[in-house]
Formats: sequence, C-alpha cells, structure tokens
Amino acid sequence: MALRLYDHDEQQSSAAASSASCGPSRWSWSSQNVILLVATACTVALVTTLLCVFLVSSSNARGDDGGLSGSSEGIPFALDVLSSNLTSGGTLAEMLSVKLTPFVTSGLSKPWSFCFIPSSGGQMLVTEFAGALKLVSNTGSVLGNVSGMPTVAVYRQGGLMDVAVDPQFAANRRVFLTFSEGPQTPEDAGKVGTAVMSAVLANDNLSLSNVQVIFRQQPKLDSGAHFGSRVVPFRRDGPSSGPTVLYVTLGERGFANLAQDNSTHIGKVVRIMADDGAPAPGNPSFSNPAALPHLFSTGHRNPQAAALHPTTGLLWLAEHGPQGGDEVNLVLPGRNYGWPIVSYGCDYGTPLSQSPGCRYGGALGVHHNPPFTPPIAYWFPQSIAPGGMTFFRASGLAPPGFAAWEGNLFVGGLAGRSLWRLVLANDKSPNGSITPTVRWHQRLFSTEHEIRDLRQSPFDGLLYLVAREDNRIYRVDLA
Ligand SMILES: [Ca+2]
Repeated sequence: MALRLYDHDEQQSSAAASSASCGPSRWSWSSQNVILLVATACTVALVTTLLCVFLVSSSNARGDDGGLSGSSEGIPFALDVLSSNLTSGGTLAEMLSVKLTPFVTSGLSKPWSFCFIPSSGGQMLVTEFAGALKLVSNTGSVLGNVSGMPTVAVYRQGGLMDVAVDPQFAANRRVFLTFSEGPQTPEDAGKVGTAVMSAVLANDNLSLSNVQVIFRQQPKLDSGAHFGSRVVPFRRDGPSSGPTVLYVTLGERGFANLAQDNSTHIGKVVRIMADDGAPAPGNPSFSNPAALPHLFSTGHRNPQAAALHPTTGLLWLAEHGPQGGDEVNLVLPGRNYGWPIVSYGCDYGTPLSQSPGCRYGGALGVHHNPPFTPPIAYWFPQSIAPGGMTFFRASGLAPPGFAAWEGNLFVGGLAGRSLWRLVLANDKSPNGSITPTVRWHQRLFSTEHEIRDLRQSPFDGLLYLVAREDNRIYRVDLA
C-alpha cells in the first residue's frame, strides 16, 4: 500500500488525490475486498492496541493533566485514514444508511464554499476559487453571478474562499467573504495575503454594495501556500444579542515559524469586530508585548475548516498537518496549538515508516505538552486535508431519521475524499473546562469526492457538500 505526500495544494490533480484513499468504495463490495478489509482491520487493531498501551503508559508517565486551566487534557483520538474505511465503534442503530444526491450539477467552476441565504426559501451563495460569487436557487440551478465583487489575487492555493452571512442578516443583509488580496502598498509588491470583506447583499441576491475590506492578514508574503481561511460570525453577547463578531482562521502561508510569532497574523485565529475589523473587546492577552490585539489563538498551520459548537458557542476548527497530523481543535482564548514546535505529523520527504520518531517535537510523550494545547483528534499516518466542518443539529431541524446524528461533528476531506463523522463526549462544558473526547467515528462516502466544504441547511435540515473536482454540490439524504 503506497504512501504518498500531499501538500493540500489547490493545484493537485484529482487523479493524484484519488490515490490517497485506500479503502474500497462502499458501493462496490466484493469478497476479495471484504477479506482484504478484515485482514487490514485485524492488523490495524493489533497495532492500535499496542499503540494505545504505549500512549496510556507514556501519558501516565507524564501525569497528563496538561496543566491547563485545571482541565484534564485527554489523549487525542487517533483517526487512521488507511484502516477506518467504515466504522470504529457505535451500534448498528446509530449507523444511518445515507446517500449523496446531486444538487448543483452544472454552472459551477471550482467551487470553494457556500452558505444559505436566510429567508430566501433555500437559495445559496457559492464562491468560486477564481473570484466569482454565484447565486443558486433552492432547486440547485445557478441563477447568475453576484455583481460587485472585488478583485481577487488568485495565486496557487489563494483565491476567493469562504462566505458567511451575518447573524443579523434579516436587519442588515450583510455577508462576509475571505479572499487572497494583492499588494496594497509598493513595499508589498509581489506579495499576497488573506483578507476579509463585508458587503450588503441586494434584495434580489444578485448584487453587492458597500463592499469594504475590513481585515488584512499581516504581513503579506510572497507565498502561494496556506491561506486558511474561514470566517465564522457570531453575536458577542449570546445568540440574539450584542454586535456581530468574527472569528477568522488564518494559515501560516508556508512560513511555519511565524505561527509562533505573535507580532503577526500568520498561523493564527483572530477575533474581530464585524463593523470595522477592530480587535474585539475581551480578546486574550499574550506575554509578548508586541502581540497583535486581534489574536485569539496561535500555533496553527492551515485551518481550513471551522464551526461554532451549537450548545457552547465555542469555536472548533480542523487544520491541515504536514504528512499526517491533521487536527481537530477546540479553540480556546490565548491557547497555543503548537505548530511547528509539535505535531502528530512528519515533515515532507520523511518516510512515514519512521513515525512516530519523525514527528515534529520528537517522540510521542513530548507532544503537545504545556504550553501547547493538544488536538481533540488527529489523523495519521496520512492526511485527509480537512476542507470544511459542521456540527449536525437533528432536533427541531433535520428530518425524522437523522436523530442519531444529533450533535455529531462532520469533517470533510480533500485528500481523504470522504466525510468523517465524529461522535463526541464531554463537549458541552461552557468554557471548554472539561476536555471533549471522541467516543467513536464513522467514515462515509469513502473514495468518492474531494470535499471542499459542508453546511447544514437551515431550510430542510440536510447536509450539503461541495465536491470541488467535479464542480458539484451534493445533498446527503437517507438511502
Ligand atoms: Ca497542534
């Protein structure tokens, strides 16, 4: 079984990406596949058992209290791309039989993200990497381009990326987009950086006005790598009060060491006011006096998936590791998530057979010890290249039949070409004071599509996925 490198590059061909998946398609079983899978599963079970024994012993040896806010930092949950084609844990009743139904089948080119427009009957805005914003009807037809978009500096992994609506959209019709922005000063010639714009969407949903760039990642860099980026709006004082605030997840642009430099926005999550991009009141303080006031957390590599927990309102994200080491993190104020000092992944070019010794930071026992916050879960030995995530709300929103998915976290994979369902425990403590854990997981739609983003519709309660390489959006239905 050949291992391959994957730098999560937007330019990777779909053929190259397809080789990252090793399991058979769930729709094409054969007895040979079953025998192979059982043999692989048995081998992996043995390896996993041995690894768990090692993890527990090394964890006990260091006391593993993490020393962080009195919390019990549990052992991160390891997700294995090579073996977990189906399910690890859970009962048969908890497995839903689901299928992908094509929703948008034409009129899109390299879609990156989408969001549902409130009070529209189910229309959506879809970003295309090259810079267009498309309006899609509630039956999946592309209705046209939304006018008024700014110029996007398309450069390798950077283009037009995320889109989100203001929680107060009914009152202000405001939308937010992230994109790769070109130089704004002579000194920045040849450099690009992630930026956030806000705009007002016209009543017909086909044009933008009052377009403003409210935040620019500093510094701009001569790099086409690791832009992030997700913009996650919320109301500062609760679900229905206070001004709108934005979390923005920002990649390290290929300059890994800057993720530990708090005088930059490189490899950080920032928390800013939606009106003008100013640092939000209550942001954490950092020991470095030069730390920028926008910072919320540090030490991230390329966070390209993010979502608010539906109960706690806390931010979760998934970020790309190097070779292996993609992470799911609960993002708490002032925390350092370790990149590039520690990671469960190894550097490119290093044979993964040398894992765990080749991991950033060395052997297993020293990973993500304080002052670094460990992930809730990580993938190894290969990467899935997380492309989007959402928490699923079944009660009061999804159709009957989806109850087993209540509160589950779904993460899409580009390299992993599948949808990962993580069933959580201890994830509802208001301040994250109890470390969440993954109880078990399920891998859906293995080998089918590179998932660039996923959202749950507030209109029909179903999950929708952007599959970038086939220029489609799919809906997840019960089979
Ligand atoms: Ca980390």
